[in-house]
Amino acid sequence: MKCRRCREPAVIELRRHNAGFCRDCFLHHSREQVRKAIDDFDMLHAGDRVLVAVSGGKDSLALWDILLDLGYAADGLYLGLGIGEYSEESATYTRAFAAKRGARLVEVDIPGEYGFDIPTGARVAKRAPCSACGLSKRHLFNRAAIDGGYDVIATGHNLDDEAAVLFGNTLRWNVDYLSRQRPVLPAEAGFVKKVKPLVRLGEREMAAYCVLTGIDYIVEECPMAVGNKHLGYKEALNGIEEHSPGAKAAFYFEFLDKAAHRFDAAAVGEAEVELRTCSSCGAPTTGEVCAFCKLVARAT
Ligand code: Q46
Ligand code: ZN
Repeated sequence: MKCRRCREPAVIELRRHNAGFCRDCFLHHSREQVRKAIDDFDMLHAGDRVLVAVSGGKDSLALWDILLDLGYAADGLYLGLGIGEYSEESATYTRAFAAKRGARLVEVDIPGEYGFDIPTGARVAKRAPCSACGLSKRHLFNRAAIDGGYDVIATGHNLDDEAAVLFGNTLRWNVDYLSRQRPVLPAEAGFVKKVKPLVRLGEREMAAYCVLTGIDYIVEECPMAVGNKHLGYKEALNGIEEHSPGAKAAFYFEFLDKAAHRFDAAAVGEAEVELRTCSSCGAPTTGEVCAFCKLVARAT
């Protein structure tokens, strides 16, 4: 198979695009997909200070790399979750990448700064680990972005991630989640804008990007992900994609185009929730104390 762009031998085939690419043209294609997502969804503007949430995995490191290549002022943010060896290793990969690219890395260590690790915190607070982890990430990403004066938080969710979440939310018709499933969440009172510039690239493309650019990343999944429903949804979608290349992208992008607006709070007749400030940390919340401060109080 030949590269679609330059006719040299291809190193990767992308059935969704019905094309093969050589190394250089594949890297060009990946950057162009990110540029297109940024333009189509109005994610970033020239001069924005971007904080990239990095985990040491392929997606977030590739995203950071591409944003730097595209000329964005992008710093990394690494959250130490205290998940044993997995956290230690992922921190090592993240720091090595930052050093190699000469990029600035902000680090927040949950055990060091808040006195608990995610597995223990989740157990004590009687929450699923990923639920305690997710709420901590949301809170701490936002806090770090505000404290550092960043305009936008970028996360490495790729097309496979977003299609799997959409699949799960559609299976259960979780309308409130469907209303928030966008590649851009605009800034609102107390919340920094959030964007997902990898939505046009799949998991396999991100792994190939890292291999072809020599980015070392942690290959093991987080041990807490075992039994995670999203892994099953991804497998199911991969099965469909196998027989019908492009189905995953159509499912996600046609949703954004034709259906997402139908789930807006106003469209489903929900009143806007009123936000107040957490009496303990000042973060926006619906109650007296925010979910993260409640978790800290129970876990320590
Ligand atoms: S890090 Fe955290 Fe994930 Fe691990 S505990 Fe769950 S949410 S699986 S992306
Ligand atoms: Zn709080």
